[in-house]
Amino acid sequence: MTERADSTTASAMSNATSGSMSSGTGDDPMTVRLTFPAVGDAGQVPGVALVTLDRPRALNALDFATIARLTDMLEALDADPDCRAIVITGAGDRAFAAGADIRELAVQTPTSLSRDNHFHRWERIAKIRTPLIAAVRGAALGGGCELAMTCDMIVAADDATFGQPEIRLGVMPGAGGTQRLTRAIGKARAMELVLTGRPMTAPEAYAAGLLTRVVPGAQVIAAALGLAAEVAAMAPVAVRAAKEAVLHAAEVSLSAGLEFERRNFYLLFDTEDMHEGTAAFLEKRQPAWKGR
Ligand code: CO8
Repeated sequence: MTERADSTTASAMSNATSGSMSSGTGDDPMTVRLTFPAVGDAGQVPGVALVTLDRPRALNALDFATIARLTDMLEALDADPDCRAIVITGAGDRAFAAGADIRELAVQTPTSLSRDNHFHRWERIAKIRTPLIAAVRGAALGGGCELAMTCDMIVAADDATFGQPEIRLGVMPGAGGTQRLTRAIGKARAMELVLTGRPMTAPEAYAAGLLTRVVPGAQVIAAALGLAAEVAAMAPVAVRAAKEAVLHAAEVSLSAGLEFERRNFYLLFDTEDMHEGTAAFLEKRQPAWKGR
């Protein structure tokens, strides 16, 4: 299961399975674990990877080393043609991630932040072409909420909480919170959450449009893996092209977005999978995707 050793995922695998290194505090073990293929209730989930943030003593807070490892792991998975969807979750039921590691943040200066530029990794995560699904139990706050929002879909436990509490620390969101939250739920509600730090419950976040699905806590991983499996069963080139086009909607004008969509649509008619998908429909059989 986890120990597959092909060339594209070898580094992610070795990082993930041996996964332990010092955190910013020096005494707190840090891991990001990878299971690929993921294992669900009914066994292995083909094409789906499960990435687990695992720093239970700090509620899976994202120190810089964790973010570096997560980014490297996601990029390795993204380069693996066998990986069709990735679920990111937090170990345990208390937190997806309780934000950036406040102990580590507390000693930063403008110079250290700018020199080390750890935040650029967020852009690298946003560039992952494989669909990303956040499976959230407990707190997704600050950088944890920003990580979930950088994913393409969020499946949440009914007792999960989402928010940007940075203002309560005397700072503000720094990894996309002001932008992605506003685009997801609108200015009026985002402004309140960013300026007061109040967390949202999962039902509130779902009603506001932030979440894809809300399920009982014990079912979060299964629901996220099920959703990922559905995506992983689709034609891979079309999935990436469609994800790219949906993300474009947040970046460009309607006319530019429509133009982009149309171009991707036309390009897909050059894929074997397009011919297979249409033929399978007409022949009343399941398609067998080739990923090209
Ligand atoms: N960083 C470091 N440690 C944390 C963090 C954190 N973000 N959150 C919790 N912990 C630690 C606590 O210090 C505590 O450790 P200890 O047992 O050693 O005292 C342990 O986790 C358990 O926490 P609590 O006792 O507080 O648990 P509760 O169940 O009472 O409360 C909460 C859970 C509500 C999640 C609470 O822990 C909390 O409010 N945490 C902080 C949330 C927060 O403010 N997050 C924003 C951080 S700033 C940020 O994310 C900026 C992002 C910028 C981008 C990042 C790019 C790298």
